[in-house]
Amino acid sequence: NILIIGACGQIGNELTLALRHRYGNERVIASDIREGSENLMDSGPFELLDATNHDALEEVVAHYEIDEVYLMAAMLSATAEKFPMRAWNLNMGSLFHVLNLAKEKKINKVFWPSSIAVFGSTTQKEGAPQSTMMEPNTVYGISKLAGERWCAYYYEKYGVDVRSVRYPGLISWKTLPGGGTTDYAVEIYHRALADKKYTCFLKEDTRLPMMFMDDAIRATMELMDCNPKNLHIHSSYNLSAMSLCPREIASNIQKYIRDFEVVYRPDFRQTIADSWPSSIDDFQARNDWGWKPEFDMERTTKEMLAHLKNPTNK
Ligand code: VAH
Repeated sequence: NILIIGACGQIGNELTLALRHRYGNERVIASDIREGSENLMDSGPFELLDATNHDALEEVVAHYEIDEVYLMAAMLSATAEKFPMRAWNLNMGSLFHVLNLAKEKKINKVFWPSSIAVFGSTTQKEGAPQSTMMEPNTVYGISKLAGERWCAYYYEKYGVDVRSVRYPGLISWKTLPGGGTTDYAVEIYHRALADKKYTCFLKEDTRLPMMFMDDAIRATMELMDCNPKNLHIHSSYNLSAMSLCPREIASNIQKYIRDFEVVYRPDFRQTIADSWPSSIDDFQARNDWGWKPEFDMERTTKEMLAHLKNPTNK
């Protein structure tokens, strides 16, 4: 059976629904520190679980005969700057608990998300390579870089089958993101529909790697399905789809909502965004498991406006 930790989060919610659709509701156990959307709660087993509580996690793994864990719980970049030690403890403590369960053969496969936040301002801005200079100066980026190194260590030393991708900023409509620097790319669609005005917390020309959630979920499942002998990266795979800035998204929305206005008021998140690359080279993912994105900005905007206007299955 499969356990999703952090199932109420922006990725966790959609990953849970996609895995339930694929493997059957009863085989995919959702867990989080708090209850989630009706769709999530009504479609299969749910456990309240603090990802930093080793014994509680071990109990859920044993009770539900879990053999695969998707660890999606983390404190994201903006919030982590406000609570550095809480972020470090959550992001790292939960990872060690899951890696050690795998080392003890209590589970046999792990997915753990990394992020483009592992790159820093000394990384090349365009086409950040799979293996390169990585000097993140955010708590979140430091925790993700350290986490990647531990994943590679547990693979090399203990043969743990842990797989990971460096997600770009994710654009989705089912679940709001929480505390990220790329959250503007979700908020902007909500505000465009709600009152045709948005105050963006990043400068209009802040270009960042972005991806529509359907692509991110598919990439995750493709990586987890892949024959392990094809996988050459055991830290975390670069993953790329689009490279967008607020001004581009705003003008794309204005094609559908003519009088939509955006004002730009950069805040502390601008410094975080400026430390990240504008685009990513994901050659290794394309080479190892045939990764190919399907959503560009046009298609993303159409999906977002259509679903946010008439939320079918929230
Ligand atoms: C954040 N959405 O903004 C996350 C992500 C690349 C950004 O890691 O913190």
